[in-house]
Amino acid sequence: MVLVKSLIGLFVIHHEFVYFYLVSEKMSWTDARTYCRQHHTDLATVNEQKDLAELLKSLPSGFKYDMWIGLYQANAYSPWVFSDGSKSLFRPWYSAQPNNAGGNQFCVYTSLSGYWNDWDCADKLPFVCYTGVPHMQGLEQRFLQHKILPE
Ligand SMILES: [Ca+2]
Repeated sequence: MVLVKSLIGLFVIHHEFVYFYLVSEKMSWTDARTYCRQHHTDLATVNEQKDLAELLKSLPSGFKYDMWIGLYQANAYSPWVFSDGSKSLFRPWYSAQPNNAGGNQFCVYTSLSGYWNDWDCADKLPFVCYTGVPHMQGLEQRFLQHKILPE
């Protein structure tokens, strides 16, 4: 299987560099997390509005899907948390969300508009992984351009 994976930007988050990768292959949230943990660090944690805006702005032209991110809850009574354990409380929900429609919406996608919705984890969506890069050594400019990386 060939995944089209786009490096969609380099971000500075909490004093560390982070690469976000868009994986266009649609997967369930759980499979997406497994993929991200195998190939990167985890599903994406998005800490603040400017990072979200930069991520969305950097998507490949023509891309038009909702995307899984790392936010989820273990059950309807659990707090929303990021897969990597981030303490971030950034939650730009759509109005009237999260609504746990149908009683099984425990995972979160971001829309292209930057608003988030709780959604059925079994649904298959493209997703965003991240890789933490603690030491950059001056490579940042080279990676700020979009790249398509064959798997
Ligand atoms: Ca919902």
